[in-house]
Amino acid sequence: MTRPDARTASVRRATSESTVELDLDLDGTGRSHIDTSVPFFDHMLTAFAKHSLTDLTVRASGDTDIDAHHTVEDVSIVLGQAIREALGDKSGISRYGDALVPLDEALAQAVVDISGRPYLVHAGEPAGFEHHLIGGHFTGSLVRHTFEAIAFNAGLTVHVNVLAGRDPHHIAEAEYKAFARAFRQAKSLDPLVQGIPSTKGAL
Ligand SMILES: [Mn+2]
Repeated sequence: MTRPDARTASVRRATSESTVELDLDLDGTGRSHIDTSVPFFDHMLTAFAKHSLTDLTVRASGDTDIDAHHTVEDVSIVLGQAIREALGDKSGISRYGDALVPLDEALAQAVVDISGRPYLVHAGEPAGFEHHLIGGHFTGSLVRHTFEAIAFNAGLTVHVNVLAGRDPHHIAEAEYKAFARAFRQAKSLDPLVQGIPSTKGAL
């Protein structure tokens, strides 16, 4: 049964490049069923769900015979759209979140403001990271691209800084986990917040 105030969304998107079906519950426990046909991205979305306490189901297919790019981009767009829809009018949320997450030698910082104003500031990946093929199929440049798509479609201000790291898999994973932890805090319901946490009265 659907909760009356459920912060959930289901988004379907089909183009000539991909088909994406995504269901999300912001007040979940981090359970996920992810099959985007891009294995490393499945690994990252599973980590995002787990560490943001978002229940997430994603089924996607696309022209990965050309490149994983379109499918990864389109799943990220749909994830952003679903987040925006599930947040509703943003009453009672903490709004801001920040996190510092290590993965062995890698260290990433993320700050999220559920602002309604899309903005991404992304820095610190080591030179050449964007050209690395993680797992042989996931281009390092896609990490920033996914944060752009999520931030712009969800209406989030997102800062991600890589503070340390050598292994591309570790760096990418630390970035997604830091984003997840910051988002978890920002979307959380704060019992002290009355209504929408903005002096403008809208986010
Ligand atoms: Mn890993």
